[in-house]
Amino acid sequence: MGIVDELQALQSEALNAVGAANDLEALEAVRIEYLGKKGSLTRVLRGLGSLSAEERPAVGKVSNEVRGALEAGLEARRVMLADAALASRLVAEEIDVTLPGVHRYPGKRHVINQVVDEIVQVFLGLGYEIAEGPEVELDYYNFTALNHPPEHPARAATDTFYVRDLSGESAAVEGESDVLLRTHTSPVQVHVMEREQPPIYVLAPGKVYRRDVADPSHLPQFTQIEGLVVDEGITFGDLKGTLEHFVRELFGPDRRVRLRPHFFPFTEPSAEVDISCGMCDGKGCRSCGGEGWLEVLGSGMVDPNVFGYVGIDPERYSGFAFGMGAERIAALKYGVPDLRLFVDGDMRFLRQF
Ligand code: 2NM
Repeated sequence: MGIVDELQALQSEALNAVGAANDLEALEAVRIEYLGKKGSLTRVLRGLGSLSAEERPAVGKVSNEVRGALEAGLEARRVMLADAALASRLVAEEIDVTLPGVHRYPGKRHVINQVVDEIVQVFLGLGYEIAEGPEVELDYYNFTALNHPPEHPARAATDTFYVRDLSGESAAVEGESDVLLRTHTSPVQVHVMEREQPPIYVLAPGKVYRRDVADPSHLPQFTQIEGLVVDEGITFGDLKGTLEHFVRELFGPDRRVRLRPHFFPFTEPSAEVDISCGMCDGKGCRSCGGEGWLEVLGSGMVDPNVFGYVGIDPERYSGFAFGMGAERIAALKYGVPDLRLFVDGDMRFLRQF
């Protein structure tokens, strides 16, 4: 057999081997077998040197063709096997990510603090300052200076948490001490009025305490926000306009405001403030108990007796004050049926806000 025939036989044998290689390792073995340093084709090509000058060009041409065909065949097979290897790896390593993941919730402000912030922003916009004070107070600041007579029922130990029991030694009412957990944030405003002369425009948000059993509409600890304005020429009209502005900022521009006569020890006259029901616009529905109106605030003109306690001249100055419970406002705003939900700490509820 001539060398050309030998080369062509080698080519078809090698290409068969390439076609039979079923993975990249087997294919590499085929490459080494034919094209490696000691490979069959390499050995034939080395033998070219011993050919005569006439034979060499023709044989050289064929051997180049065989090498080219073999390299092309190897490369085509390599690409095919590499694609197949990748495809089978993708199938083998497939991960099912279609199951629901574990959702981790970011922290957020408590809904009551969000509502307090919102209310604070409305009054900061009107030029009010924020005032804070102690949660443990003297009965003088919580009751006496706020024009509560000594026998006022709110002073009873059944309504107010007293901190020290002095067996009536220094207390205004026998059986109660003179130190208590504040029942409203008004004592903060008494401190402000003692300290500063008008004009006074303050908002006092904070925790307050009452000896109530928790039920859908009462909490023994809740968040109150009270406002106080004292200036020359302040009228009931200023109170009404302020509260209308506040209600529309917080609940939306379509709400109407209604004032009903009421009694508070520290204001005269006093009024309870209702807003038109957002569900029925005042017509009466299940959401407002058929009333058409929802109670949101207490308010009134500061009683001159209060000015007497703090040293503000009631002939020169007048003022208005108002107070609301943040939990109640939040319940109305979001349609929450039970105030206890705000303090139970159930994240499934709290996360909604
Ligand atoms: C209310 C209702 C009416 C009030 C009165 C005062 C102060 F300090 F001027 F006497 N502060 N807050 C007030 C008046 C609070 O809450 C229902």
